[in-house]
Amino acid sequence: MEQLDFNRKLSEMLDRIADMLSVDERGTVRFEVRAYRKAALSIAELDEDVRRVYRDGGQGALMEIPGIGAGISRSIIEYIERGRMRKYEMLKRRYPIDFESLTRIEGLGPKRVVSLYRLLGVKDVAGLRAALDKHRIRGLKGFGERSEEAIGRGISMLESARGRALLGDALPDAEFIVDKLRASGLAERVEIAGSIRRMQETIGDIDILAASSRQEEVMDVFSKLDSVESVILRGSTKTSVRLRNGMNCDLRVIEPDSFGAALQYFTGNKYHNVSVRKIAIKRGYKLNEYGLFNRSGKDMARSRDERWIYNRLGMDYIPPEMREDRGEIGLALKHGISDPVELGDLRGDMHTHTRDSDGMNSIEEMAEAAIRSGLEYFATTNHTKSLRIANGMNERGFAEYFKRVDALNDRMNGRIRVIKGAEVDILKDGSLDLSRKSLESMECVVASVHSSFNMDERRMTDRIVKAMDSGLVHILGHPTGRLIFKRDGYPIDLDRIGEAAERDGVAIEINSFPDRLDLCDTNIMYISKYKIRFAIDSDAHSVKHFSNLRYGVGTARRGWLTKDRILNCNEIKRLRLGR
Ligand code: DGT
Ligand code: CA
Ligand code: CA
Ligand code: ZN
Repeated sequence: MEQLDFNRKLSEMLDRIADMLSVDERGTVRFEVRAYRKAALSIAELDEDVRRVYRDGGQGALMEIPGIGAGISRSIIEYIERGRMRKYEMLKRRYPIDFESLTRIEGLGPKRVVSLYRLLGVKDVAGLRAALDKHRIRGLKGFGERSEEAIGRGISMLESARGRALLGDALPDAEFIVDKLRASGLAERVEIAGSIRRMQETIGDIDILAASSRQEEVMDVFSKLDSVESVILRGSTKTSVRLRNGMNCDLRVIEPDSFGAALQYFTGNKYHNVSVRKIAIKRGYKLNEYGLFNRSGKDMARSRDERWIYNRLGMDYIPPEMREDRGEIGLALKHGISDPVELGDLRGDMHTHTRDSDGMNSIEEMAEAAIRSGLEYFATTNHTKSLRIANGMNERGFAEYFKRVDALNDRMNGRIRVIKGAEVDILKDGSLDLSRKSLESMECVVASVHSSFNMDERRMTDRIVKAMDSGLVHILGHPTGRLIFKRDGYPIDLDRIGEAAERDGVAIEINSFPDRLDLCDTNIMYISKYKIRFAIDSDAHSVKHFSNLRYGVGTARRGWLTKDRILNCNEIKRLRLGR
């Protein structure tokens, strides 16, 4: 994590430069903005410390990183060698604005942020809040009462995020710490607990458990990790630290004989635990974080194993993702828990992008990455023409692109199969953004809403159902359009969507992108009463994003889905992408 902090910081600077440049309307600058954005993304995804790339290979090696040209490579070198970047500083003098926070508000792009600065002197979120409270925004050119309300909602969303992180940000950092603790050789077992283990979409803090009798030594290793910024509380059984990524992390060190009981206790959630403890009491036991005890208080568990505890209480083992007190305990008592889908059950991915629309990589690179992820097939589904910011493709573009996909499939010779498709826009009136003929030529059509979000529930549902009823759609993409911490989904009637999906044989997507996870767990549980299938998709925009599939799988598990409900758990012959 540490060595990549430099990449993160550099990537953020390049992004800010793009923000500030994007205020300039000239065509030549627009080109530059795109170049900086691409470079920012590319640096963020680099596995190696960019300083090392430069040290080992000079400017030439930097320019081999996709998206880094001569000009940007010079800025990067300047930053590596002198810790500063003139271009950034010059722009920052012109715009002393907290772009990073302000542009996180839905509906506020860099241009609008700059107009707010020029017209009202707004520099940060606090200033924006003040201007909003005085109703100074609705009168501005280009803003109205409606955007004032939208900005208000955006600020509230941002505030609700305070102190929480996306699972997709927290889990890799937690795994990094777990790896270090395991590598110390001081602990028999080290596991992630809490909301991360339950794969909850947002995370308050990281909880890690270690089984060891060498408590002080384990705590020493933990407190001195590079990723630790400061120690908040140091004890012999629990240490809490603040990480450089801004999150808090609790480590608990437990005697190996209690590890299963502790893992059960600290995985939670609280309501699940309360219900399990009541069952223990009813059966004459006592359950706490140290073990399962009988009435005489003797440790009867040697509770090393979590599964043993559930079974001893007369219950099926309950996977962590299901421990939300949503009926799983009653089911476990009746021995009705079915194994939820696992990452290894996925054979394909039905929704990915390439650089032919707004992705980072070529179809060849995506195919190699899919193979590395263990997939047997994936659908390439670029955006369609009306989505201009994503460089959407038209009918002719797809026809030409598919010739290249055919050729690639020939070359691949069965190592992977690339399925030809599109992520077609569902337009405002529910029609689709490509001709019938073009869509009929495709093997996998994902249909999604990307525009005109401000519709009431009835009209939005009509719009989506009309698209599903077209007979041209295989999968409904990110069904509610929500972006976690950024915007609520548009309102839809899940019953009507479920009925349409059943009637039309359309699969419902579980989008694995960490800020989407759409449908979410509770909506999955609700809609799964219909006879429908789900597609767990990466929506990959780069080769790195196939690794997000685990978040979609986690969400599906939280929605209690078994693999027979998942379209892309089938081998390709059995996909039955019927029309
Ligand atoms: P978070 O951190 O807000 O995303 O959610 P959790 O679930 O990770 O919550 P956290 O970190 O406060 O505690 C981890 C687990 O420890 C929690 O899921 C259940 C258990 N736990 C913590 N405090 C209590 C408590 O007061 N009572 C009970 N029954 N369990 C607790
Ligand atoms: Ca936690
Ligand atoms: Ca905690
Ligand atoms: Zn989309």
